[in-house]
Amino acid sequence: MKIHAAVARAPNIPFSLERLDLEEPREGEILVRVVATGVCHTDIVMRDQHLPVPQPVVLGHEGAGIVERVGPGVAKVAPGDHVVMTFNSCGHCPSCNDHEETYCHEFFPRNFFGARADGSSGLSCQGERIHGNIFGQSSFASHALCHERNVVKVPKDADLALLGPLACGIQTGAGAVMNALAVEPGKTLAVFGMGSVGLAAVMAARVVGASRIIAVDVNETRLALAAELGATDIVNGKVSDAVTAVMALTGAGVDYSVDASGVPAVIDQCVRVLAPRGTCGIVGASPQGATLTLDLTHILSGGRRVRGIVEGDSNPDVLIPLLIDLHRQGRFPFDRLVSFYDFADINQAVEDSERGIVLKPIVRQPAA
Ligand code: CXF
Ligand code: ZN
Repeated sequence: MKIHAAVARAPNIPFSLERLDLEEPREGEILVRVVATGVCHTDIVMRDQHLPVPQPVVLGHEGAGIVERVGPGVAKVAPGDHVVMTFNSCGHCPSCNDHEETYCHEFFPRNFFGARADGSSGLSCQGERIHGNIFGQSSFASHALCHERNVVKVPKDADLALLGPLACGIQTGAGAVMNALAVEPGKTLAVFGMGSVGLAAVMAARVVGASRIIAVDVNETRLALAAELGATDIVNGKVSDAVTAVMALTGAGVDYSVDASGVPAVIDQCVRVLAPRGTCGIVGASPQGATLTLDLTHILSGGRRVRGIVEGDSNPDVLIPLLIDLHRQGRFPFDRLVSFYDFADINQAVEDSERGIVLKPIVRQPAA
């Protein structure tokens, strides 16, 4: 079928909006008419080849839409179902066998290689190969092929255009707090980096009943938003030393810290604010090859831990409906982070995101 899509043809230049050919769904695949797709920082990283993805390629991995057709063997969803598309996984490695799909041994091939597991791509342009299947979807497009393993059914009475970011950025921050760190009521937490991931962590910390939620950033507007969304304290790292400020607020330090910045110097601070037995979760991707130096006495003596967290350790079939429900109750107002753009303005959405003008752009397809 003919579709339209945003194609990344070279690094550091805008996407080109093109008419492409999309194959029919194969066994286990689902054809989704895309309603809207969130723009994640990782899309920009892929476009600019900091994470080398073969080009030309259709990116987009926070897709929301309506199932149009299903391939042979698909039982999880049916035409007409409302869905979001999340990360993909293999289903047969040791992590997938343990239901820890965010640590799938094939996470990179399944999400970043720009092809199906058999090497084929469902996308082409007048015979030219266009890479697809990014995060098992490539949803910067009017239509996308996804898989039973990465499709999540969502309620029909929820605002579908809003839901895409739950499938990556928002579940990354919320899942870090709710699943990976499993922050208990009354515990203290510091979150570094108030982008959409960090703000989702702040909102989730309020949901789970953390007693102290300290938001750290260098942008006053974002810190003010963090305070509205649940931060009990805000620290501007430009105005004061973040470690000194968090220690002054807590005495011994925090039980949990989350880095959503990906900046090694900030991650260093994120570790140093831990109380004895505290855990730091690193959720923000750093430049490839970036390293961190740890004060080993500080780590060992207090039994402190530092761990990486991918996609919030989420089981998306469980967490995404839960977040939709919390949103409905007014307890997880992630709509406050979102700015809508027409799909035709996707390059403006990317530029505004890079310039920090918006937190979480969503590009909407024209009404069907
Ligand atoms: C990614 C970031 C890079 C590591 C794997 C998960 N998250 C999606 O945007
Ligand atoms: Zn993402």
